[in-house]
Amino acid sequence: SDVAETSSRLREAHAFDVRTGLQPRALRRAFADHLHLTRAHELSEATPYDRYVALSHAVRDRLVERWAKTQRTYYERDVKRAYYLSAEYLLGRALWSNLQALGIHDAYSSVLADIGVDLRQLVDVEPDAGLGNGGLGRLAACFLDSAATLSLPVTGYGIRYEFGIFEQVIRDGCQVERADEWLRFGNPWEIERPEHVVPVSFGGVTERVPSRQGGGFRMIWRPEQQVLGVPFDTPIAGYGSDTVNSLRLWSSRAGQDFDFGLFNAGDYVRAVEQKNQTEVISKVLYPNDNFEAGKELRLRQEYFFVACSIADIIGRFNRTHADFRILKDKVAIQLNDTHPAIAIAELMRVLIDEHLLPWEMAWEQTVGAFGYTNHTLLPEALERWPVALFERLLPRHLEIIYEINRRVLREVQITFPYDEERVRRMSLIEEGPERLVRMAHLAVVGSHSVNGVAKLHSDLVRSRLLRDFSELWPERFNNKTNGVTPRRWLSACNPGLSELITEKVGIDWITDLDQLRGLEPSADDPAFLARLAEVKLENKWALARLIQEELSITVDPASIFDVQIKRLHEYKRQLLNALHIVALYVRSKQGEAVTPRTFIFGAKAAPGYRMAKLIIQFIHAVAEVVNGDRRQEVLRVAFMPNYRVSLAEKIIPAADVSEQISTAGMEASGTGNMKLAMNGALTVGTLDGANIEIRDAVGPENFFLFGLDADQVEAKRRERFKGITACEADPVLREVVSLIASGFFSPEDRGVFQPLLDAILGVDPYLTLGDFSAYAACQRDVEKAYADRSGWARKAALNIARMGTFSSDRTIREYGREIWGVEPVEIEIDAPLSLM
Ligand code: NBG
Repeated sequence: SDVAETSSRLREAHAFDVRTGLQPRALRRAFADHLHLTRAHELSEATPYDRYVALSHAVRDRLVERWAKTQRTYYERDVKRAYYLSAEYLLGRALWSNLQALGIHDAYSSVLADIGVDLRQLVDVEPDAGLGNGGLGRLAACFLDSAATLSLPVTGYGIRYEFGIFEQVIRDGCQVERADEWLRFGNPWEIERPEHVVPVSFGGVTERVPSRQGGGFRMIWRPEQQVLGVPFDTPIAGYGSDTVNSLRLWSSRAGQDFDFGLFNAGDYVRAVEQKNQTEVISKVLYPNDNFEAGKELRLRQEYFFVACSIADIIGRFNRTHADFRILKDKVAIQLNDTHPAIAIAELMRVLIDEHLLPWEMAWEQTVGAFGYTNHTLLPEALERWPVALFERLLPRHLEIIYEINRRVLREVQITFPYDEERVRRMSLIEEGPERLVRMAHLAVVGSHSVNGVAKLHSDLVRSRLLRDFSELWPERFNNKTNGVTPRRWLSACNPGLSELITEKVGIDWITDLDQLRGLEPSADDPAFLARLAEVKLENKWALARLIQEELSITVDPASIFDVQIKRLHEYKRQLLNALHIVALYVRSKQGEAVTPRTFIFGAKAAPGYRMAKLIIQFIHAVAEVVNGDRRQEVLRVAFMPNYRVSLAEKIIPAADVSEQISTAGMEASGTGNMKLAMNGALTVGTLDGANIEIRDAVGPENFFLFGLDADQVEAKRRERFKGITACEADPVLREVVSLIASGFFSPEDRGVFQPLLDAILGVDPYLTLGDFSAYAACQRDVEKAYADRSGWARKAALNIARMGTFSSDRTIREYGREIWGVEPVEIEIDAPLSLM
């Protein structure tokens, strides 16, 4: 029979898998069983989605035992644990990375191929888990991967948004948003745990009640509203380790099905409506990157997931410990930006109000437990909540914040007497027409560690943003340069390059990225460089096919693939890139020789960010002119819609040039810059964020530097630099600007792009025009360097070889040792698996 034949072929094809203890037969069986039993389908009638779900369940089954064992081991050994609190996790797809973590990706590839199923195709069916906006959320995802791979006891906490980052579609060259219904067909990776539900309160008043111990009074919270937090757990599998950590995301649910008052009054529908109101909390991710809109629902989201997480953490601690004086020896809590900073007041509330600890004791544990990571200097991104809103939603927390403030400001007065200006600057409360709670100040005073995400950024946090605090507590301030997981961002996304690397240095680079150093000698080996170029070309062909399919644009893989992929923001200066494309177009029209180049963009704009949306429209307008001009063949522009993790995985391996061109001092770190360099793209970049460290690592001769540095930018800002000044000095720029102003790119509405020019010709806050000439000159150096094909390949090789330090394994090791005080925990799985 077919089955007998298939299985005998399988037996021949695959040996017993030593690490997993799995037979190919068992793999096939697990898949087939889930297809039959979970999806109720035969292979022949199963849709690709059925197959994806079936395989995901089969893979999840293999994780379950390790998962339980990991959690049990942490509990039994009573190890110190770290908790990562983040409003965002940009996980992307899980199937391939879990297959890879278990080491069964190759085995399953061939097992499935034998029954006519293409694993790569099936992997592509999974919707991205896009519970984040950009770098901050993706960093959290890389950190979870690294912590599990390093066997560190780390748990992630966040929000299970029903709708993640919106789906971007382009209509007539403009961005249109669609809801991201990522859970529409169910999510095979999560496990709901209704038994661990946590009640969360809002509103109401505080009340003075006699304190139980001794005389006096204490305050308690009499909330008005209650919501339930239901946890959904997702396994986070370590690569090649048996550690499986948890990501616990909270979903909101109504406290009681009905308001019984309304229900009894016969107003059934209103009762159910109110239920929906509470469930709205975890409904949607706010789609702003590096911007706080200050909406009440957002504050509700923040407190909601923080309260659930703190209750969970304290509950777990309290099951094994009665003495809260050792809390900070068992618990470390990292705040991913200020979004969860209310956790500091919440932990104080729980310790003081619920567990009746004295203030000093509670505060010592709180500061000892918390660490705060700052991710931005941009003023519009810093959270400041109206005191009035706080009072209405979280009255008890506001009281606690006032008391923290009183004590801290006293310390400031004692350390810096007669400096009331300093006291005013450092207050947790900003006085003014509207009084505001400064969340960054709360985060700093309540944490023993405050870190930035790249050297320059951490220096600027110390010297500018939080200078007063760094003078009071210099020992709290430190740097943790970001990193990215080499599992997803090299091994999984770039199999061709990975194979080449493994051939040269062995396979251990996947968990020890410094081993990429072993490639350095090969940078002088023409045979190696030829193969490197070949891999890049293959990757470019794959991307070219995708661009053809999705955009019907034909691009030449021999051209420079010049990539800028990141959120759309004025400070990231996609406009600078677009202006330069116009300059190249003008040059080529004037008969100058221009090196063939394909400009590839991916970027979502916040739905309410008009200038960002106009820049997207402008890029499309330029693309239409450039791509449609049959008299020039050298330039192509491809804006790939709906940029997301899974699309990044396809673009990055194909990039020759990585555009990292933010205004110096504004990009805290960047992490796309690391992914691209690791995959052999050469960076065109400013001295900003981690670019500086990347350049130091790969060597200045292998990096295209241009533009003003952070101090020069600051000086220009002070002198209110005008963009028009730059035009006066640069005839090319003048021509570019007048071409746009003439309506050349928008013949049907000549004025549409005028706001773009207005935003830079006057005061040019992002130095878009201030840096243009330097940028254009630098791009000429790129052309020259690209002409020397083996010279370019050598630079690419050296970039790859020297990027080891930008693994998030290095970053997480630093967090673990220097901030959290957590140690690796060996997980021993009782082989053989019960799932054989
Ligand atoms: C972002 C920065 C990036 C940085 C990531 C991760 C916010 C608030 N900040 O430069 O803009 O790489 O955080 O640290 O999203």
